[in-house]
Amino acid sequence: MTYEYILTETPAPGVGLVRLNRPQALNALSGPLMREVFDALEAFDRDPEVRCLVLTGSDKAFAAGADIKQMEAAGQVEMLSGDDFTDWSRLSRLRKPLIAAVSGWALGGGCELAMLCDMIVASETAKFGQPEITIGIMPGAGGTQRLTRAVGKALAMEIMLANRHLTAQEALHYGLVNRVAPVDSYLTEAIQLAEKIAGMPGVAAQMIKAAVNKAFELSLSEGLDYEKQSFYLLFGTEDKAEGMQAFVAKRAPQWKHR
Ligand code: DAK
Repeated sequence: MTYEYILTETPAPGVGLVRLNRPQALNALSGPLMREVFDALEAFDRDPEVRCLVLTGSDKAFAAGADIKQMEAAGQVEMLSGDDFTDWSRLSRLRKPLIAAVSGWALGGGCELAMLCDMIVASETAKFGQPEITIGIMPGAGGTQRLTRAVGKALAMEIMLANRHLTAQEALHYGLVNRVAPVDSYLTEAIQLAEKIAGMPGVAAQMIKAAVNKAFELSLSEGLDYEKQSFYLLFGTEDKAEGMQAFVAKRAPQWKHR
């Protein structure tokens, strides 16, 4: 499939990469661009040769938010009934681990898009913010919830009410990102992390992702129950048998990802 606003590649074994490619608008997240992102990530999610996904933008901008020029003409009805703003939940349904490689601006929907990923590798120039209030609206794709959980109430309020930006180092300090790397190597580091994850048994990786995300949805006892059921299910996989046999035989495991 050919895309207009994104590029796709498989830069390392088991890794599917999607790059936002609308540089003239700092990767503003228009409806057509987001549809391509969802389609490409879902295609990698279905591809048995791919076990970890990476989403990135350019060195200058991961994404400067939803497309303000598209939203300017929209009223309540268009926003409520159009696909463009309801579909973002498709990202939460991806089963394979998804890493955001973020450099430059990650504002508004760009910050929310990064936070929808499972991990974030940031470049030293990454700047995270939720500036929606400066155009008369508020975060609508998870900012008030995910950012607050990541950095705490007081700082989240300041970011959203006073348009404070977080630097990459601040984001690292608060646990919003996994690591910070120089601009010329952040994407390589993200791909290397993805390759490492892609080299793990795939079914276990998917179940770990699902269980960790449940920690944000369920009570502790419900989450522990969910974890236990998933744990037992993995004892039915070929990779469990292989992993334990390989350990005992002191050899490297050969994963089948089933
Ligand atoms: N939309 C459209 N165009 C944008 C844009 C955006 N968000 N951000 C930048 N651009 C365009 C600029 O208009 C300019 O285009 P031309 O004038 O050259 O045609 C070009 O990109 C370069 O931008 P600048 O000239 O402004 O570049 P600077 O380096 O001077 O400034 C900046 C960079 C990132 C500080 C600035 O561009 C900026 O403030 N951008 C807007 C940031 C912003 O307010 N973002 C939040 C948008 S609201 C939802 C899903 C998503 C959302 C909500 C709900 N649902 C699923 C329900 C998300 C909402 C938002 O993100």
